[in-house]
Amino acid sequence: MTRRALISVSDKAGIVAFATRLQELGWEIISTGGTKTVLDAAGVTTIAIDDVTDFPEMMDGRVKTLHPKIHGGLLARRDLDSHVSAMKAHDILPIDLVVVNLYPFKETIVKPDVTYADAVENIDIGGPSMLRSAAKNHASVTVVVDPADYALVLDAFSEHGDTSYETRQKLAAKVFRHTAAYDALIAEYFTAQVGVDKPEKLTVTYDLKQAMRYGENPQQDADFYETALPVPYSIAAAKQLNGKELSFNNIRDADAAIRIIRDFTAPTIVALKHMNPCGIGSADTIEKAWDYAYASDPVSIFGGIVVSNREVDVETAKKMHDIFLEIIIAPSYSEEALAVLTTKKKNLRILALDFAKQAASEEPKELTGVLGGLLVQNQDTTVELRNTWDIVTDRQPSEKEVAALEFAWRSVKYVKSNGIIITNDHQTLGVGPGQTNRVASVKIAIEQAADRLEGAVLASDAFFPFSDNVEEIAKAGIKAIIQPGGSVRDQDAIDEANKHGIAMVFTGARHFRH
Ligand code: 93A
Repeated sequence: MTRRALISVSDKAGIVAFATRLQELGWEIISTGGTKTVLDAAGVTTIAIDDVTDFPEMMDGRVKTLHPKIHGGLLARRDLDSHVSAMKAHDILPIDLVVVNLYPFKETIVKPDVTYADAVENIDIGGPSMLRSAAKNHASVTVVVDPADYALVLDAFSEHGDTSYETRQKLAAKVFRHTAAYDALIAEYFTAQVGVDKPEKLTVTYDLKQAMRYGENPQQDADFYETALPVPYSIAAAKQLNGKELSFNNIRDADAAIRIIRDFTAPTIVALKHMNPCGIGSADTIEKAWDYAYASDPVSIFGGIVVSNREVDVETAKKMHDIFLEIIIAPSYSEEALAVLTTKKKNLRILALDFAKQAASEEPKELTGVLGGLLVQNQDTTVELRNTWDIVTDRQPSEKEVAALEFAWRSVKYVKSNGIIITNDHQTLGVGPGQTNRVASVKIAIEQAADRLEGAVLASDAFFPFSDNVEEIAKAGIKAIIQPGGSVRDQDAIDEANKHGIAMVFTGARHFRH
């Protein structure tokens, strides 16, 4: 019996060559309106869907393939007498191959001027139904949703007369992934339209962006998936201009670094190592900002990740080129700067990222995996500035100290908890990240800032549980502290600060980062 294929595709790339070859192999081809027009024009003989269903395509194409003559032909088990006789009784012929790709829902909703009506009209109903019917019946039916699989299917038909069961099973699995993701995106769009705050199902879809050589360590396999709906300011959106492929750790570190720099508007450089900032510098020019960030900690920046929020000019590039860096990210690079940076550094990863899109990147939720679940939260995007502070000590901070406290408060947000940072008004001087008690973080930060403590201030990402922290800070000669407050022993910390003439500010908000 002549085998029959049904072809109904929105993305018509490659379809003429595919159908031509299929016809040469003796297949009959049924097809829907637009697809038929394209195939007919190319000289492929096709049967109109209307001639199979005995119904016209109607309602602007909303109903064209939703018919028992189609779904019966797809779903009937060829090995069951009752199914075969049902086909006979209702004049249904089997369909052995389905080639369908769907209405471009994603491409439609990402258009800036998309209307609600456009989005609704681009929800494909008949296509996913056929894909699912065919995939369910993969015991007998071959189903192709991805034009990349045309060649594989044609090879199987021409070399072996049919696809293998294993191939059909794999193609069916791909279809179920595809329709699930398609529906998830529709769900995401509608959830956003109606503003459901805490949906009882999370339906975020991700597309494979990069298969990696390994994960956090070489013994871990890893891949990078990007959100189906692109986030324009994100490591996924960055354009690589030079260097080796980004690694798992590169991507996490780069992500952390580009989040930090969102809180700085002046020309700023953030240098980062192992998820912690190791140098932040702000100045009137990006070159000066580099000087400050570098001087923050000339040791840790080695092998680090550097983000600049201004174009990298040639002078800055020369300084960057002098040391070993893993990644540089900036909105752009002058031609000369790029030439300098790439000289004899074919491995140096240089990325361009559009900083104009920063604000929108604060919207997506932050997802953290745990065994057996996923935690979802908003990003920590607030920075409490001077007009909201509570000055809790006898001594008020000077104007210069206030500027430094603001810089410190912006900077401490992305230091791993327990996080302590010591800064002046334009650069970090000591970072104490990730200790299991806060006083240990204080000591590390002080040790690193040593000899540069004149006029320096200290920020703590969460309150001081005991006054011992303030004691240590006083010993180092630091004269201003910023912290959230909120401990039952706040008064002890305040008394200790007053004892040493330290000015202390409570922000009322903590910034844990784990
Ligand atoms: O509007 S639909 O949901 N109703 C249908 O019955 C139907 N059948 C196929 N969309 C339907 N399709 C889709 O039409 C296919 O998934 C494919 O994307 C598109 C191909 O239409 P045409 O051949 O007219 O270009």
